Amino acid sequence: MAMKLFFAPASPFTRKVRIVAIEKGLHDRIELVTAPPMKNLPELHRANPMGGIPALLLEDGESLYDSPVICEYLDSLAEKPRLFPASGMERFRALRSQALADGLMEFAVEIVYERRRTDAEISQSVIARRTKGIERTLAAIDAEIADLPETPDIRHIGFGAALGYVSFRLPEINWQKAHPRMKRWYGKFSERPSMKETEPGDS
Ligand SMILES: N[C@@H](CCC(=O)N[C@@H](CS)C(=O)NCC(=O)O)C(=O)O
Repeated sequence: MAMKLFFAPASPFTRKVRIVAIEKGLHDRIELVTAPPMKNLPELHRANPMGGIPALLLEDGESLYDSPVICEYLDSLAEKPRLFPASGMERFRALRSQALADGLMEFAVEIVYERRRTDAEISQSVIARRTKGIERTLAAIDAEIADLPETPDIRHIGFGAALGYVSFRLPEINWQKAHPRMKRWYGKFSERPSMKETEPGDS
């Protein structure tokens, strides 16, 4: 019996988990279950009472959420490659970088959800605030990219999934123009099989 990952092809948080699974060589042990949150699948709600994706149903029936928890769990299942530093400031810096990537995803997802509301419901002030947040977060990620080691870990994976989502859903932000170094880094990182196999798409 395999673990089950509730996911959607466009979801950046589930992409982060899927990249981790591939980099760890664990993807064959995970069955992907398409579960767009708006469809309110009872199976997803049993696995994650908040109804969000990703949620990982383990072989013994226990489930894990949200994406940082699942990523660390998968990292613990195989010794190499180690994607989260074990301890010390190095660990907290990696977790902080993951928070930066997750924040970029959250802001972008919020704008996408906001734009799906009716004209009367859309809040331009929310969109403007999140757009500014995205710009600051992109600048912070760009600054971190200068110091990233060659060997990928959770920082690379989070940044890759987040930047991919912004390019996919909010191309008008055109972060590539403002951050040419990050564009070069992303171009190279996107060549990894784990990135290619998880490219976002509409469900
Ligand atoms: N903190 C969560 C965020 C996950 C998240 O926001 N997922 C979105 C899809 S990309 C979702 O499930 N949204 C459902 C909803 O808002 O009801 C994580 O890291 O897993």
